Amino acid sequence: MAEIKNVLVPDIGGFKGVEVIEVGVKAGEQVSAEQTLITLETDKATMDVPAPFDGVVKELKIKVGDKVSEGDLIALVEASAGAAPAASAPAASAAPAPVAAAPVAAPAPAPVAAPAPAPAVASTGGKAHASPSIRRFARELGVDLTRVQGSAEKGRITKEDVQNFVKQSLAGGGASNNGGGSLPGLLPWPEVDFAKFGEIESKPLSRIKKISGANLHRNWVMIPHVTQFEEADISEMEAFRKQLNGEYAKQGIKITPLAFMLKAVAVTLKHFPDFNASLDANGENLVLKKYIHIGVAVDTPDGLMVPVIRDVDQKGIAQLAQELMEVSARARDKKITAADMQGGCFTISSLGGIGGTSFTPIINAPEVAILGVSRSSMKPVWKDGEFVPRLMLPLSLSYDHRVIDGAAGARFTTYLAHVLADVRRMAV
Ligand code: CAO
Repeated sequence: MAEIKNVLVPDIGGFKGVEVIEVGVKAGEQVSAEQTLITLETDKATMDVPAPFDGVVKELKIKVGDKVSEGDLIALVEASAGAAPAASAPAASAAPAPVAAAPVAAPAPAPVAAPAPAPAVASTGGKAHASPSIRRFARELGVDLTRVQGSAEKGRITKEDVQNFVKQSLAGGGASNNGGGSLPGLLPWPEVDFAKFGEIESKPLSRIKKISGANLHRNWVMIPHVTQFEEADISEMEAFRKQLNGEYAKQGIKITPLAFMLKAVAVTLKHFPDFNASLDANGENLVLKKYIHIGVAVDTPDGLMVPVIRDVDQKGIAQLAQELMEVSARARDKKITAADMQGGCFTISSLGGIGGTSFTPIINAPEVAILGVSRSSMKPVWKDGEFVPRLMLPLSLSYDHRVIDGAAGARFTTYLAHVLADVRRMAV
């Protein structure tokens, strides 16, 4: 037959007359060992008192506001058949002998204001008034309790308050920012009345900007980016490019450094297959692609578009140059279709025609790397005991650090720089 046992206030570090600030169970409720029965608060600390075994609460002998000391009766609990005592509690003894349950924080209760081992975005210290179990719950969800409004007595935060805060955040309320959606634990987006400081004009974002912005935001937040910088000596490549440009001008083909970049990247991807890959949806496998399709970021008046050039490894420089001209013209004329932008394995973002020395491009998920190309310039390079003027091209490779190690990132850019320095390697 099931026994009814007295559950008593355990050793609470010698404190007397400690206030009950929360009763976590009701009469008739099934409880499991370690589940919080009540929460006590001294002026220095709060502590949860867990159930010592599985069972059903028959009668509660305590209510919020009561002052208790070690040995006071909390509840009568009918132990479930074969119920094992909680790991942290002494074994339950038969009724009517008292059964003591050890507090989770015993023997040294943690002070409420002590910094909690919180995730990076959460800070559950400060003045928030909440029990340890609620603090733990908030920490698990990454919620900053100082931003949660407590609905219980004296502004104490309950589990429902934390749940409501999370629901509100996910719905875009409360902690929302201008980008729509929000991350729990971040400060709200600043709302500034700009007109107070001078004349303003409001201009809606284009459809492309809104779509690419949402993608960039997700990729920036979800992918651990590292950017590796390198410089390639393209002096010889440039001479060859100018020669080719002269030859192809009559056919209306303009060969920019980007056509060479496409070819050099394709050769490098063949050498480093992990860069020509994507993580699968559950993040457990790397999907290696046997084709080499490369996206090219094109700046259009309405925003950024990334059409994909297919089978780059199988095409020559002149053909790549022609395709580049064709897709960038179509992108600027708004004639690019969704299909034109699908299937890319890697992206090149070239700002070389504009300027700059380096930048940190954002990876185009689910790809694992992107190459930023900046403007080449003549630089003195130390060679055979003297400085010689060489045309140097700055490269910035951002990669997904979940997939690519730093050493592999540096090997990739070094290899790419070698290929660009000696274009004969493109044929190898
Ligand atoms: N260094 C020096 N000069 C360069 C260069 C480089 N790395 N890259 C291009 N140039 C030169 C070209 O040779 C060309 O010179 P001329 O006019 O004297 O012949 C000039 O700059 C303009 O080139 P371009 O921009 O028209 O052509 P491209 O093939 O280099 O680039 C395209 C095509 C579509 C990629 C480009 O026009 C573009 O839109 N770039 C912006 C991409 C972008 O916005 N990226 C940021 C995305 S956010 O991550």
